Amino acid sequence: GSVLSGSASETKGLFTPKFEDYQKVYNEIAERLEEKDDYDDGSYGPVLVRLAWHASGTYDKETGTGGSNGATMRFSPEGDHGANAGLQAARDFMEPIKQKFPWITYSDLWILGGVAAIQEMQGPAIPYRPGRQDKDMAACTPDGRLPDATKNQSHLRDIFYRMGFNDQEIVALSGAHALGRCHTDRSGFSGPWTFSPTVVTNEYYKLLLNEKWNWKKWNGPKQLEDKTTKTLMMLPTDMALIQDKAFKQWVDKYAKDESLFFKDFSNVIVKLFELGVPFEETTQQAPMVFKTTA
Ligand code: ZEM
Repeated sequence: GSVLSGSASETKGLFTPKFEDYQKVYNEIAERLEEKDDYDDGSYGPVLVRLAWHASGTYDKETGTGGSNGATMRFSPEGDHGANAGLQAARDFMEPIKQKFPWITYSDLWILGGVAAIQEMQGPAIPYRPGRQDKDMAACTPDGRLPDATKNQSHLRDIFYRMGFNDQEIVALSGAHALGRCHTDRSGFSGPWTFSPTVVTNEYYKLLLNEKWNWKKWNGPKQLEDKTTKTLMMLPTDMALIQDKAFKQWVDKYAKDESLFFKDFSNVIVKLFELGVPFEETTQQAPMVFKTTA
């Protein structure tokens, strides 16, 4: 039977959510993004993007395992993987929304959270397709599938080629580091990449190219700080994008042209969010583009 009663979309006891139902979930996420103004830079947007990325970025194209279809980060061991430290904050944010809209799977909800966060933080439209099914803990992915920030370009290629991405796509995805910050009690690293960590921009690429980056002198893991203000950071893997020629040509392009970045970022995020999701072509609606609340 139906999990919802009294919905306009309910027909013959079988609830088939429509665009407007997903838009309601989107709106609920959007309204709550800034509800706790003492959280980080005033928005849950960045950590929701990180949750959607870590749910998706476990995908292995050879075995078809991992990816956003399953939301296996709900369980130990995956939720306790070092790479996922701090994402409890994002999963907790999502829980009351799941309770309010119990018909949506966690795996569709977490990806919708990433979509809503990007759009509400003034990013490009991210077309969305539902259809993910939650899996049980047996589907948890092994540790080590997500990138390690202390490593170099060959590690980035190992990790992202395994998901099926190319060099241009690796650089476009990395522009997400315009958003949010590192936390010493999560990854061990510290600080934001840009001066506007709750707005999607191409500032990450501009700063990579235009600032002088020095090793930060501290007891924490090796990271870089900008020479001018010493308030911004780059990870070793961020610097790899300008040390490697094939990567750097894309950093140059995205630093010069924010609309090119927005177009490529939208395309590559859709690809990331749909890795390993078995959409049924016959029953699948066209991708949904949600209205922003701003
Ligand atoms: Zn991140 N990321 N990431 N990333 N990331 C952090 C934070 C955020 C790497 C990484 O090690 C880290 C992508 C790619 C890569 C976001 C989105 C995306 C942090 C800090 C680290 C250490 C975590 C903390 O301490 O809270 C590495 C090595 C990557 C390889 C290229 C991709 C791709 C992303 C999305 C498309 C976001 C939004 C954050 C900020 C989270 C927050 O809470 O503010």
